[in-house]
Amino acid sequence: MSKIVVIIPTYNEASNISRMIDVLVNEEFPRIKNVEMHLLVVDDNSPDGTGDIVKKASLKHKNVHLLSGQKAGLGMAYVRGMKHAMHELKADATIEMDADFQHNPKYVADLVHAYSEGADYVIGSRYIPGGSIPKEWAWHRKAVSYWGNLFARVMLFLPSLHDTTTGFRLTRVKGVLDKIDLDHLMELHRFAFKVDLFYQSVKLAKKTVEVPIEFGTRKEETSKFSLKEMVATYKVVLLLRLRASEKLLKFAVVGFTGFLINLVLLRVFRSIGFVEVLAWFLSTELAIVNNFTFNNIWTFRDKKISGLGEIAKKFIEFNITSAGALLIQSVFGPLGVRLVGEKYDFLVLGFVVAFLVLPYNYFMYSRVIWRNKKK
Ligand SMILES: Nc1nc2c(ncn2[C@@H]2O[C@H](COP(=O)(O)OP(=O)(O)OP(=O)(O)O)[C@@H](O)[C@H]2O)c(=O)[nH]1
Ligand SMILES: [Mg+2]
Repeated sequence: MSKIVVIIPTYNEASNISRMIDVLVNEEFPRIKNVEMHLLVVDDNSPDGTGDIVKKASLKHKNVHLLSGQKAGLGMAYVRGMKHAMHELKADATIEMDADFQHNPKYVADLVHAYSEGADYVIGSRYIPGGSIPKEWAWHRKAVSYWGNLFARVMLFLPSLHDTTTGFRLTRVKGVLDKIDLDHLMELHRFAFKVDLFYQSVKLAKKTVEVPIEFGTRKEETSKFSLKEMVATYKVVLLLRLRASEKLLKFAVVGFTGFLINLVLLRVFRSIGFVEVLAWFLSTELAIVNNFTFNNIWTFRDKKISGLGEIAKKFIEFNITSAGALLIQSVFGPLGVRLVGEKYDFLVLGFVVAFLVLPYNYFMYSRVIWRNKKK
């Protein structure tokens, strides 16, 4: 039977937490069949006694747990909770949720249902039919939420996902949460860390599903929403974009050095009297060695190939890939020249390289040669 841990971070939630525990443990968890549901409250020694309330409940219910610690921001609280859920409670999945009833506990069952149907990552989405943001919100808060979300979707190339900043989500541990370096998420002291966690989870999950949620208004206390949080969220999105583009840029730089090496060595070999075919062959092969080496230790260093046998095997694959590029150029080059005339051969070459060879190479490198190791 799967074990799912709902993680609720709290700071001064005494007025909400006892009702939340009651609703989850006595109403919602019993509705969920064939899954062992647990609640883990991560409290940062709230001065209002939230921790004591949870402590009492944990003595009464064996599936309620309290994790206390120093206040170090929302992200840090989640990281502590996730580690505890994975390593101590041996969770198969975790759910992130707020204590203040903005996340209606009735949706926990929907998230779990999607997980049971095979999803690795389930997003409680406010921006799909059936979901909503509070009607009571002032127009500017609605606008900030809507635009921030749209900005993240566009910048992170995630058109099929509609809510990138939601705080209500389920994550499978195996293959997703256990692959994320939780200690080094960005902006761990703010809400913005959720976007980093979101992006990494989406990239790791084989199947991501959105389920609609109606996001409520805060029942107690005042809102902590601030300009700083907003700026931090935009910053995280931009940094994620840069990080994702970094590989493409490095790949281009390595490709260009390969081209230069090819050209220079061709002339050097010619000048020292090598026959033409040998000069071409050697200079091309050395450029391939260059590209393979630098892509391995730089562009794709996070998936670096090591060990003699593995390197030899991948180097042969790399040569075959390069031969494929040669083939593409030899087929589409002449074809293009026939179409537009020899005068424009440079245009044909540029077009074939930019739109066929580069995408082909990048695809082969990232999906075949330096693909993620099997999970
Ligand atoms: N442990 C811990 N929990 C926190 C911290 N900051 C916020 N929380 C909890 O995180 C959840 C979400 O925080 P909220 O303050 O409701 O943030 P919000 O929903 O974005 O904004 P509001 O409109 O103010 O409700 C709540 O359960 C809080 O108690 C923190 O520093 N440590
Ligand atoms: Mg809230």
